[in-house]
Amino acid sequence: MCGIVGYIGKKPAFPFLLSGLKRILYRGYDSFGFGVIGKENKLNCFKRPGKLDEWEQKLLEMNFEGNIGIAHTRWATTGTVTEANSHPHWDCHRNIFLVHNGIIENYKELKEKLEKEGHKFHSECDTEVLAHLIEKFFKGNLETAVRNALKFVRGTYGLAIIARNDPEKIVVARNSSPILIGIGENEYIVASDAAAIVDRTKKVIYLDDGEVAVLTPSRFFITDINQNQIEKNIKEIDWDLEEVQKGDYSHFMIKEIIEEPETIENAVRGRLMIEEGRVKLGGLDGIQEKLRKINRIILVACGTAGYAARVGEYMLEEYVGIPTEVDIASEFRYRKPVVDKNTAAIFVSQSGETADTLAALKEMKEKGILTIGITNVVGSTQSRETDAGVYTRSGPEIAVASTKAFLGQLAILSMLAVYLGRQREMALVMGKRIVSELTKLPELAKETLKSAPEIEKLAKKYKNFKNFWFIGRKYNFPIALEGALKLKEISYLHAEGVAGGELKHGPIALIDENFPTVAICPLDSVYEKMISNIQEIKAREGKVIAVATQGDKDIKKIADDVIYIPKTLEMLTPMLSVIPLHLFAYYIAVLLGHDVDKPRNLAKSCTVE
Ligand code: UD2
Ligand code: GLU
Ligand code: MG
Repeated sequence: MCGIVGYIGKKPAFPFLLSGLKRILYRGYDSFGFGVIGKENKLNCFKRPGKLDEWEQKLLEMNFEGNIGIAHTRWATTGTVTEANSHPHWDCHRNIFLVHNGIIENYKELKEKLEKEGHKFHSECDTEVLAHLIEKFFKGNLETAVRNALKFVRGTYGLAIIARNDPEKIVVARNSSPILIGIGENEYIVASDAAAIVDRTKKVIYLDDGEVAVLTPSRFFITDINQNQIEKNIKEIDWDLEEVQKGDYSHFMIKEIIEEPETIENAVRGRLMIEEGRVKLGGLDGIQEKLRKINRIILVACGTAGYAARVGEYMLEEYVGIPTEVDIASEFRYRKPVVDKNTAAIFVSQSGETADTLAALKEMKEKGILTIGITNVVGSTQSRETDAGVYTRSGPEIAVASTKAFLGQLAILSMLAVYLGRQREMALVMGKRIVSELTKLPELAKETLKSAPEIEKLAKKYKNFKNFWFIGRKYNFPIALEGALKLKEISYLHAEGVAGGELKHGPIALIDENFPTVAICPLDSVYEKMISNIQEIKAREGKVIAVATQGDKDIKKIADDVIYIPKTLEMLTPMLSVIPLHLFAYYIAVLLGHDVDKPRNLAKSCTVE
């Protein structure tokens, strides 16, 4: 999820590693590490949790010798943020050293097997299993060992690997996690992100999935995992350093919105069992029997996570049949919650450090209730304090206004509905339908993003309005709340979300030609009701931007503007309908000249009450 840099050539490796890593810190990280092969093939290694700049002076004083090295910034997915869990990882004999981006899905099975064979592990990190697995196959040639080991690995990886006993090379491999090779004069720089190398060379080779590259100071070659030679073209990077500080993007927020499809994919990866119409949530294995007995669910969260929870309520009530309610953490902690031993409380927080949510969690633990976390940050307080939970694996989210993490939370909640539903009355066919639709969702989300240029045009058209309604019903009512919140947070315009049916109970009084409405009205069970609401607004001269399902031509006749999203199951629609709303808020804020990534008065994670 984070960063890799590697260097092999005639010059000292460390300055390349350090400057490369510094240019990709923008992606966010929780730990860093360096490994350089020095004199007599000794390996100099330094890794720590925390910020690189705090250690930079010490690192420079350490005077790392050697012309071959690897470096990493970690964003923990497996195992908490500790020195032992940071990269590089190594094997029993400190021969193989490697850095890894991604997640090894079958690391538990592999680890158990390797431990039985006598391998001694020193961390909880999934990555370590790769070092031992490569060790198992190592007979003097690193790339052969890597290829043989990777045949047993399931999961995602970008990898850079060195070995003291085969020291004149770096082996690089890729599966679903980017890695490229920068080609210099008698030197190669490996990186997970072009930003790390562009000031050194503009010539690159992008590895594709299933490819293994071998780099020596004088040459390189690429094969597949079965050692078939692969010819690759060298590409020219045509951008300059300033442009790539945030990758290709002008703000973190747009980068993170564009990562929304990938976020869904990471959340569901390895967790869907289509044939069985089930999901595998390893984090809930230990409380499986307890979950069978629960008859009430309370979801507790704040802000955007609270809106994900509200979508969750609709999902859980419809597909699990358990009475569910959502509470804002700051309210929940101070009111008298009525719970009994069969209630489960689910806490949703990106950071896992949201003070109000943690306080509510403490209250529930006091009452002896089963507590479950949906959390992005591994090892965060919420993940430690809950009885069990599920990580969203959304990767670091840097923009203060949350976007992709929301998609991760929705994906987990939809899988939770299948998990609990299948424990109860949900039929196999229904399980299959949801699970197979979830596999398609990342693609549909990508398709949704294609309307970005149209949304940018709409932002130009609407940016001078001062007030907006966002309306939706059922699954898309919380999305109306989220769309309004996002606009408020970064554009400082006044926006309110309201349930379509509530309009006539008050809000409609405000509607006139200066108060536009964003109406989320996909073709679902409440479509007609939404159309009636849109008509009520049009009758009062309100402008309407509709978010509608592809193929719905009628909507064009009543709405002023239409943004189309692909069709999916009603319960999953929020993961598509929210994307245009995130884009809309983003483009308006940019046009108004605001500091999109750091909006005034807001903090990324509210760790105080
Ligand atoms: C774990 C590994 C994953 C993969 C898989 C293989 C971790 C973090 N994940 O994923 O990388 O190798 O096993 O089977 O090591 N938890 C809480 N509260 C929270 C969130 C999580 O208690 O808010 C617990 C959860 O109950 C579990 C652990 O943290 O014990 C890991 O959760 P997960 O969702 O990553 O679990 P899983 O099995 O998918
Ligand atoms: N799964 C690995 C870990 O938890 C790699 C994380 C990353 O991509 O930064 O250390
Ligand atoms: Mg309810």
